[in-house]
Amino acid sequence: MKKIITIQDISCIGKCSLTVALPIISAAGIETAIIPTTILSTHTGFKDFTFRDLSSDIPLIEKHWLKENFKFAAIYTGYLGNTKQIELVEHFINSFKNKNNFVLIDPAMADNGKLYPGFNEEFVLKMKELCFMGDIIVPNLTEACLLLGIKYKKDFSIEEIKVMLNKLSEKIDKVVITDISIGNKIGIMSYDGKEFFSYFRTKIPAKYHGSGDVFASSLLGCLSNNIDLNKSLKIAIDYTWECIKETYQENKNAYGLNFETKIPYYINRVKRKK
Ligand code: PXL
Repeated sequence: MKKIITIQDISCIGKCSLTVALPIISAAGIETAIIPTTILSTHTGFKDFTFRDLSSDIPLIEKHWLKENFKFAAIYTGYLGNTKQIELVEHFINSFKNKNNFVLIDPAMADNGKLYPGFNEEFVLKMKELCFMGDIIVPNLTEACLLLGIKYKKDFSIEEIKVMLNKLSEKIDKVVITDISIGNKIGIMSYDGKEFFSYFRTKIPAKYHGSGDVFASSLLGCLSNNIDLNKSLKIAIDYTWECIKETYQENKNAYGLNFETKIPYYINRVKRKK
């Protein structure tokens, strides 16, 4: 059985990061090892959340796993709480990256043109350094702007996004920018050094925390099943879109996606590999 490792926080309530990655990647039939980097009472969309930094455990876990000679088919990182954690994750990747696995970095640090609480310019630079260790990165449009040092706006043209993808792919094999709005459509555009790919669905007029995590986790589940990148992107977008639709119909103001009831849909798509 394939095993991947995902390194991100546990938001005890909030439906993001590990509480999303574990069930979704497991549903794809992939053993999901975890390193929780921080325990928060909720995601940072709530006020007064608690924040327990588990950084000091990361090198100890790494050392133990090296001794056990564990191998991972993929390394997937998401939200990291501070620059120290990014450094520790870089060290972990250097220890466990090999020629048979791949590294997926979701530089989860911002949305809607704004950094998440607690992050600053120094954090962005460090996250950029981590992205350069990735084989594939999946920033949303805000994060892509931060990585490139350009001003965020909602309505970049397709041509402008292609320039951004080109620039990011100078240092990274595969780049996927999410949360791109074109008219009444929303979706992703990607570049693998050879071809651009895009996939859009009709926009649902709501945004939910953790949508990027549902997307990245379902993408990783597909890629780990040897589904090619473009098909994986389609499945991940369709699944995320189904979750957003379900959530919107149920509670427009939900704090996270209803990703659970659509898991059978996702499994079905993974099984069909399309
Ligand atoms: O979904 C990204 C994410 C992950 N973890 C925490 C967050 C967020 C987004 O806000 O706050 C703690």
